[in-house]
Amino acid sequence: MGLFVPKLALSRRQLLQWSAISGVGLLMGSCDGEPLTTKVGQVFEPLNQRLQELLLSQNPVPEYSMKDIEPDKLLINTFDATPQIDPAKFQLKIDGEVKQPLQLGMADIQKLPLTSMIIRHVCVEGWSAIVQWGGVRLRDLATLAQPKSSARYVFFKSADGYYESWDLASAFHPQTLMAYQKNGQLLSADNGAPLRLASPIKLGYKQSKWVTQITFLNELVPMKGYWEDLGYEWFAGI
Ligand SMILES: Nc1nc2c(c(=O)[nH]1)N[C@H]1C(S)=C(S)[C@@H](COP(=O)(O)O)O[C@H]1N2
Ligand SMILES: [Mo]
Repeated sequence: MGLFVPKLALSRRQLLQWSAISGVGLLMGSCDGEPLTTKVGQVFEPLNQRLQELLLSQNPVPEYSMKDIEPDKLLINTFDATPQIDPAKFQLKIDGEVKQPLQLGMADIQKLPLTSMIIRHVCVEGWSAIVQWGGVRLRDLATLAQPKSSARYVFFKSADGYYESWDLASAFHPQTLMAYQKNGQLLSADNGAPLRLASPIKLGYKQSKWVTQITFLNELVPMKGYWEDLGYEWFAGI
């Protein structure tokens, strides 16, 4: 299997410190006693440079304030039925072009730094809603798995059969989250619990609910996305 479940023993402060050292939010566990700083320099140099270039071009999208939230405007939009997922048993798998394939439970994920944002969700079906999302930056989650420099795309598999693929720059945007909170509360099943994508830079159909697997790819596969494969645009930026 080769799957490795990291012990997220680092404190929140330590995680933030390591993120600052790497300059691009990279964080990782040391499994062989070698100091993390050494590893950051040796192993991650090529990816660091590429990510730094990516991040330089990434300006945060302006956010809204609490009073702007539109709780009734976010319509449930699901192509099939809401899957039943037991959050206690849920495991997110991260694999593909990574040095460290891994699986994380919700307890592990919730130990990572929490980011909150108030953004507009835009559905191509002609509605939008200002929503607060809380969760972990996909960038932070992904770097636990140590993406290889060959990683160019990210493929998201969902429990309802939905699937999506994103370019790496959009996936590592600071406001691209794997969210587990909506409007100050734990995410509901209909909105994608336990874990969904949320980002102000992509249309609603890119924002997969019930994500169970995140796979790094060096090229796009014929399955680009549920709606894309039916004719919708792939990049789908806002
Ligand atoms: N797994 C999954 N994710 C999905 C969808 C879906 O049908 N299945 N619909 C997408 C579309 S078109 C939109 S607009 C948003 C809607 O999110 P909401 O139901 O939480 O409002 O989820 C997106 N993510
Ligand atoms: Mo949508």
